[in-house]
Parts: sequence; structure tokens; C-alpha cells
Amino acid sequence: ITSEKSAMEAPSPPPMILTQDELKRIAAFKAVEFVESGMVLGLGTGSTAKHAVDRIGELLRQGKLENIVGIPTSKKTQEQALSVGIPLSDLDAHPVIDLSIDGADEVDPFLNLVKGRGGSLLREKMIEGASKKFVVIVDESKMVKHIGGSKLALPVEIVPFCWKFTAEKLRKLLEGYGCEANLRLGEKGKPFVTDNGNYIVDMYLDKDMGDLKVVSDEILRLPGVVEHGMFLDMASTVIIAGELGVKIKN
Ligand code: ABF
Repeated sequence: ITSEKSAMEAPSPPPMILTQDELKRIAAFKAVEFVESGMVLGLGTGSTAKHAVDRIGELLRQGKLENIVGIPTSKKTQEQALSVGIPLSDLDAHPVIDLSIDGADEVDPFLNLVKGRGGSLLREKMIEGASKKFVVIVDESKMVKHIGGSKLALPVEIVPFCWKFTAEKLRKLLEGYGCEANLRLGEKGKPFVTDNGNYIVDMYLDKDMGDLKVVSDEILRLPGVVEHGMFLDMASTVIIAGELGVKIKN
């Protein structure tokens, strides 16, 4: 009776289930293993990249990294990086970046990305495009078969001047993919304004886009469009954290 009782009182521990934020942190810490002293680093934006920035700051404070220069992809990351003690600079002073680490909203099997649901796509594309190595960090929920057709937003940064005109041009351009184009709203229902003073139109598509490169070029040709959130052929490595461990794709 006694042994039966104690067996009931000490059930075996439940399987450990990691939260999405823990998975993001695991991917971020893995990416920071690529960082070496003396590097110029592109610092991403978002809840996944935030863990990488914290970790770089921690390693600097512990003296395990030195002579790092960070190039932040947003004002928010700039503030965070300064608060954890990462010395900062910009693309004018450092036109070639050794390594950038950033999150993504969607990743396809060819490592094409959708980014910009956090609103920082323009600076991210400039900085990550100037990087010798661009490491993307995601939890497994971000992996998709085709980017852009998931009914989640494909963000496009546009100038505020006559934004309805540009949004309508975008909608028409992507009409064949069942497109809706919505101006992103921020606080108090006012247009969301990017760090560059622009607006964002979120494109919601019903169908997969055909040739992504062709669609990308067509979007960029529209006057009024500044940049879009498709990052094609830019990622060198994607680190994916999931319940069963970490996968690295090159
Ligand atoms: C940035 O953060 C963006 O390009 C992308 O939109 C977003 C991903 O956010 P999170 O890491 O919070 O999921 O990198």
C-alpha cells in the first residue's frame, strides 16, 4: 500500500514543451555562435532578433567578445543595443557588414523570406543586403511551402504622398493572386509610420505568387513604392528552432 501511494504521489514529469519565445531564444543564441571579435554586425529587429542583441551585449560584458560594431536595423534595436552596451555605427561608415542576424515572418524551402510585419523592412533590406553573411533566426512556425500566399501580410513600404493611389496600383498589380491591400494602422487608428517616415501597405494574397523575382521587380517599378518585404536569395543560413531541436539550412 505504501509503495503504491508513493508512486501515485510522484508521477513522472510531463514532457517539456518549449514556448515560442524559448524557441526564438534558442535560434538566436545559436546564431550568435557565428559572431567573432572584431566583426561589424547587422542587428535585426523583432522578438527573435532581440534575444540575439541581448546575447551579444552579454558576451561583450563578459569579455568573451570584443571590438564589435553594431549596425541597427531600426530605432528600436538602436535603443536596445545601446542599453546592452553594443557600440553602434551605420552603413555610411561601414558599407560592408561581416554578419547580420535577424528574424523573418516566413521562410520557404529555398530560403526566400517575407519580412517587415515588424515594420522595419527597408533598413533591414539595406543592411542585410550589404552583409557578407546573413543568418536568419526563426522558430519552426515560420516555415512555409510558398512565401506570400499564406493569407498573412506581404508588407510594402510606400511614400505617404497620395498613398491611396499607390495602394490601388499595388492591389491591381497583384489582383490575379486574389489580393487585398490594406494600409497598416498604428496607434489611435492613425497610419503606422516607419522609421523612415513612410507608410506600409499590407498585401493579403489568396494564391501563391508565380515567379517571385518577376513580381518583386513589378512591385518595385511602381512609383510611390519604396521597398517590399520579399527577401529573395538574401539569406545565407536559416536557423530553425523546433520542439525536436535546431536545424540549420544553408
Ligand atoms: C523582423 O521581425 C521582421 O522583418 C519580421 O517582420 C519580424 C519577425 O518578428 P519576430 O521575430 O518578432 O517574430 O525581423
